[in-house]
Amino acid sequence: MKTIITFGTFDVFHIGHLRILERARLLGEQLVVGVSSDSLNIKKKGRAPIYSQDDRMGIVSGLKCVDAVFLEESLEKKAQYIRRFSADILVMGDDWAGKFDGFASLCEVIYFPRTPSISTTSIIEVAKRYK
Ligand code: C2G
Repeated sequence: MKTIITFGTFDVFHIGHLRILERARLLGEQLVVGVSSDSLNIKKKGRAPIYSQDDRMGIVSGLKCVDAVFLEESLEKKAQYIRRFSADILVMGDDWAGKFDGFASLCEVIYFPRTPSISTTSIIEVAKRYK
């Protein structure tokens, strides 16, 4: 049985998020998703996500293609998470291409092309125009 692991914020959940999770799940039998915590986002992006970590985890865990979710509390703990879930494959979008190659000794590392023309940032920008 192959276990796939992936990580993300999944804020203002959109079709690009769904596509990468569905594609990741097709690589094996179990998909485990690390949802980054609110405090990790504040550290990483200088702002809290629009949706809380509980809501983001709730949305991701409700998907048909997702078997388990956990809170990603630190970017530096990836190796620990890969080992904890005995993941065979790490999947990320290609905005992260090359960044996780260091984990190739623990599991296979695959980057999928991002879904074009959609992002949380662009949705927020469009929403700002509706007053
Ligand atoms: N994604 C995608 N297509 C888009 C937007 C996002 O395929 N149009 C993918 C990203 O490449 C990523 C996943 O969806 O693999 C989650 O994206 P984000 O929520 O933006 O994740 P990020 O903030 O990059 O967090 O430890 C890594 C981080 O937690 C990743």
